[in-house]
Amino acid sequence: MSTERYNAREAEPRWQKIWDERGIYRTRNDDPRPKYYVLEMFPYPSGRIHIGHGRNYVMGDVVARFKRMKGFNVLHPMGWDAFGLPAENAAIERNTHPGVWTYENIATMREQLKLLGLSLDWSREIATCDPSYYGEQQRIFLDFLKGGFAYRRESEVNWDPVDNTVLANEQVIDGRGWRSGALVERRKLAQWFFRISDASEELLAGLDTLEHRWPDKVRLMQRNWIGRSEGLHVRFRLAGVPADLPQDVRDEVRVYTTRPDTLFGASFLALSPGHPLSEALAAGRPELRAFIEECRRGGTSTAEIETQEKMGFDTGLTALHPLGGDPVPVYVANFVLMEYGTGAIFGCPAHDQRDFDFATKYGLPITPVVLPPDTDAATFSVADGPYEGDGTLFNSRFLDGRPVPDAKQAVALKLENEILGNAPVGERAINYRLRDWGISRQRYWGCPIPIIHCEACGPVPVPEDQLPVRLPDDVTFDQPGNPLDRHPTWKHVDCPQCGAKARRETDTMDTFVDSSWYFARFASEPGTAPLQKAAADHWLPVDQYIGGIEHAILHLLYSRFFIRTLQKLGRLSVKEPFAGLFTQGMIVHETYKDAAGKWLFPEEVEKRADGTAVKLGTDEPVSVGAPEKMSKSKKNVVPPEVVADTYGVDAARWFMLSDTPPERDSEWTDRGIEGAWRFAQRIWRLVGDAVALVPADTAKPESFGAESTELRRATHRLAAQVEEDVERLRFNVAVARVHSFANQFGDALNAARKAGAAAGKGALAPDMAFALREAAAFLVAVTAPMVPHLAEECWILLGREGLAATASWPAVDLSLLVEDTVTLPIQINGKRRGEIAVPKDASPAEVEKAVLALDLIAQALDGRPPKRIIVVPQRIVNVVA
Ligand code: ANZ
Ligand code: ZN
Repeated sequence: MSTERYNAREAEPRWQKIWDERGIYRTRNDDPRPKYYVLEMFPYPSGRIHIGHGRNYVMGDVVARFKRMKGFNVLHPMGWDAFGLPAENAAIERNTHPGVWTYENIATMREQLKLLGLSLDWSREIATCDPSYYGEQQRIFLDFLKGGFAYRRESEVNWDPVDNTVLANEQVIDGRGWRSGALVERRKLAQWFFRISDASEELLAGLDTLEHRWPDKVRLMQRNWIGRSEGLHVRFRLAGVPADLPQDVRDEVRVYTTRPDTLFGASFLALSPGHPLSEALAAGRPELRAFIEECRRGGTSTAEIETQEKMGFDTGLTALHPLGGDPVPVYVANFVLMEYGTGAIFGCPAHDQRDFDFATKYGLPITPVVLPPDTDAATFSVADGPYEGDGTLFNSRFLDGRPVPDAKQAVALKLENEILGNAPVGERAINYRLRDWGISRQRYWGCPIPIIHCEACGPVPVPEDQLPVRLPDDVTFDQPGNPLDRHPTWKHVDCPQCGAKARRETDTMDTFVDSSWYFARFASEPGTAPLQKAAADHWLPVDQYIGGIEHAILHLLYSRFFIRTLQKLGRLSVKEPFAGLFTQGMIVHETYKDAAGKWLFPEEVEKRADGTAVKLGTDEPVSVGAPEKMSKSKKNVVPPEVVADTYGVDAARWFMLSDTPPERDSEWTDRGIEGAWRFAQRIWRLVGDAVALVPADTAKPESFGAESTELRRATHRLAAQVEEDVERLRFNVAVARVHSFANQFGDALNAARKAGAAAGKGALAPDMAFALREAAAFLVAVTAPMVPHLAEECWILLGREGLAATASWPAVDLSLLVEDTVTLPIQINGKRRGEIAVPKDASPAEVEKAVLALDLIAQALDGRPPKRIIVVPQRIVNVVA
């Protein structure tokens, strides 16, 4: 029995070096094996990783290693989402260049990831801030422009009036600039957009093709984000309009509604502050102009607009109800968005919360028109709030008594047939919430938009041979705003078309653009063109994509749009980038605070046996907070280095995969990681014990007794089940199966040892000897994807050739998986020669076939077919040679 401990600290770096030197994780595109592409969402190089970041990489790594064992040519690359605001903030704080900070972080984090023993092809590493990467992105931008998928228009940005700069949404905190504290305003600026809203319908339809391989939750979130709604455009005639208003806004207002059934409950019309009629009215009315300005204050994010207090301005105009002509007042209201529907609504306060709040504030009538099921019209009231549910119509003339869906149809039909001027009053319309993707950012650390603005020619694409447009290095961050904007030379260029003095576009692209195609870049071999059709077509779609649920909408939707657009442009062939998606849960950890309320790192805290905690080496009490997502700000992080040094990386990997389903949050505890460490030792001991009992691989005996068969059944079942578990990413279930197998294997080893001791040395029966060795080998192979370093050590113990990392997944003998088997003795010419395990319900023909497949029969018959086989079901097989 081996007593030596497995020394992870010594073994792990040694194996990582060997894997690295032999280049076994380097992937070639011309490898003939079937491809498998597994990818974890690439990290932002923010500084250092903690063990909480490791979970999705480890999960991806298990899949990558498993698929390699199953004979696939696996692509498992890594890169850096390297542009973005934090680098600029760090540059300001430390007075360095964003690139310096970024590449320093990349170097640190690369080493930390390597520490986790991930089987990554580092030769394909990319950073999005590398000119070769963003240069290709500029080419793609120009292709989008040419193809009509990109365009420029005025749009609102967050403006900091003190710092005189544009702010990103995340730089607006409670409506104020993050540095100046000034109240943020909205300003109009010409910006670049990608035409994603035109793709709404196909992006929706594409979600159906991802059923089963994408979480339902994510598909639902995308569906809601795209927000398809079916409704009606309704024209309201206006009365009392000043005669000097422009013709095109004077006669009527078109609203968009998804609840035409509530038309008889309309008590006002509301226009967006940006509506052409609002603008026209404001021209002669300073109070309205001031109101519109007031609405523009505050950030541009939808969340912000939606949570603002409702404000309205009574224009004094009236609109005439399209069915009956009753007059309703027309307001300008801050909660109506110009970018949705027609920028105008009719308000039905009894059945919509926003309209209710608005009507209550401005004293407008609230008339209920939908009666909830089983409610008495005489007593039903909406005084306490609107009723937004289903029901039957009342107070609605010809709609009375109809259920809501019916009433919607009836109103639509009626208004479609009502003609005003020479067009119908109502027209059915489909709307999408999804807006075009504004990609302009007034920032330095991003991909420059490859455009030159010329007075005479307008925006001109930078000619192909001048790409990439590189970011200049000589920039300073001592003033607010975008340093590209005040760069003395970079900005000033000649127009590529007419040669006149012109100015470079100083905006850079949203970093979501960088992450929308990086997985296609990985497909190209290192040192070759960044986006190659053949390579992308070979590798895409990503077979298994793994990342956080926080990317359920933007990143995944943008990537889907990007790939579809590239496909339309002929640059690649797939339509969906990610065939399979998995969103992992987070790792949480307790938080610690000292008496003064300062956060403490876990390693600064000592847990006492009585359950209390103190500051390490003192008696100072520490208050322990509930487990929360690991985060630097609360110090509840565990650095991978500490874990690697104490327990080893394999223990950490094992722990991250254990106990909790991978989609759920899992708590990091000392007890848990210790348990994982002990289990790694246990695997080591089991294998060591098996090798001590059976020092070398033995030939497979012709027959197996009941005990060895039982062990073999467990062994083969383990491989079959873990395979299925890993395929379905049920890592915790796989871990549990290994645990229970270890118990059974341990028992078998003990029994064998006892039997051996009783009978004297060398008495281990050949069938058991074989079964024990087989069990050890399977155990090592099956756990190799999860604890790869330990597997290599065990591989050596077992005396196997090559690396465990390049071994195959064990071949499962299916006959051993059959639950109800009988073992039938086999006689050849009346003499017992062996036995065979077959399903209890196997037909004589099946038994015959299985017997003929046995080596022992082939040998006994010298390869000739037998004269006769007589199967006595459940009893015996007689072979006549
Ligand atoms: C009357 C009504 C009555 C409405 C009622 C709702 C409930 P979805 O489903 O998201 O498409 N709306 C239309 N355009 C708008 C805009 N530009 N800004 C703000 N709100 C707008 O929402 C459609 C509903 O949102 C429309 O139906 C309209 O209000 C409002 F009991 O019309 B409804
Ligand atoms: Zn020009």
